[in-house]
Amino acid sequence: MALNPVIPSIGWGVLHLYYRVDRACTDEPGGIKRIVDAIAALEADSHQAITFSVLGHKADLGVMAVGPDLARLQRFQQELLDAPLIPEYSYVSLTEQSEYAQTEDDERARLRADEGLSDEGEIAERLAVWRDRIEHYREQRVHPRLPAKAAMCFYPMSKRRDGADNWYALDFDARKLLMAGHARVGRTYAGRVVQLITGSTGIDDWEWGVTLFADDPVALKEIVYEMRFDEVSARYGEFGEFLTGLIGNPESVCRSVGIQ
Ligand code: 76R
Repeated sequence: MALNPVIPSIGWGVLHLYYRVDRACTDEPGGIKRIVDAIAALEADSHQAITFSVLGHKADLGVMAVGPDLARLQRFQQELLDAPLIPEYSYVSLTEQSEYAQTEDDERARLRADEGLSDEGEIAERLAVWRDRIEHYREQRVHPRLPAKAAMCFYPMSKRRDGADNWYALDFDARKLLMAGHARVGRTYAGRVVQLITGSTGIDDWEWGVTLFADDPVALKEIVYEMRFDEVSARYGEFGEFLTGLIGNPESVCRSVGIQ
């Protein structure tokens, strides 16, 4: 029996699922079909899933599924258990809009201060371009289209709450200023890294899931390295396990891990 739909009022559900291949069953054909069919049915119901082969022995196969209905995601998770897969790790989160998102006033102030603009007409023109870009960017954050990149990494993280380094004891303006520095570093990776930050406070063991996509694995390493020097990560970031995978269509990923 399927559960009734559970639709979050903001954003989509996100499941990161990691499996080991059940070697006792890999001789039986039909494993690929079960996985491919489960993904096709999920996508037909307006959700998305990407599959990846995991590098290293933390898992064999990974699936990231996103979409509006948590009950549909649960059904998908259940269907995958009919394939020769043994669950190894999972992470549950929701897409979200950040409370530190740049506002139009922030951008107006930045155009004046950083770019030295003073002509109101020119500022209005630049703001119109900014509005277009930001609207698309915000939509992608809350209703993401999972990108067709070659590699991805996932890790959970939290903000520290420890003595003098307590993120949650800072006032909003201080946090917003720090996050603006973080975003400045992030923007230098535009085009090289697609990031999806999904919220999991109260839902899973850490506060966010970080999923990074890139064609060049070096970009994954560089962005995480460079962010370690930024105060938001250096002083306030705490990190869980990192899992890295190579993205491919479900059939080739299944074959690459020995499912038939
Ligand atoms: O509003 C926006 O989305 C743009 C500004 C922005 C916010 C608010 C932004 C930009 N991030 C935001 C929030 Mn981010 N981000 C991470 C990591 O490994 C590490 O050290 C950190 C993991 C990466 C790699 C990354 C990349 N970001 C957040 C939050 C929520 C914080 C909160 O609410 O307290 C977390 C946990 C987080 C972590 N970030 C960017 C990037 C990149 C590449 C950008 C630039 C995006 C762009 O403008 O194109």
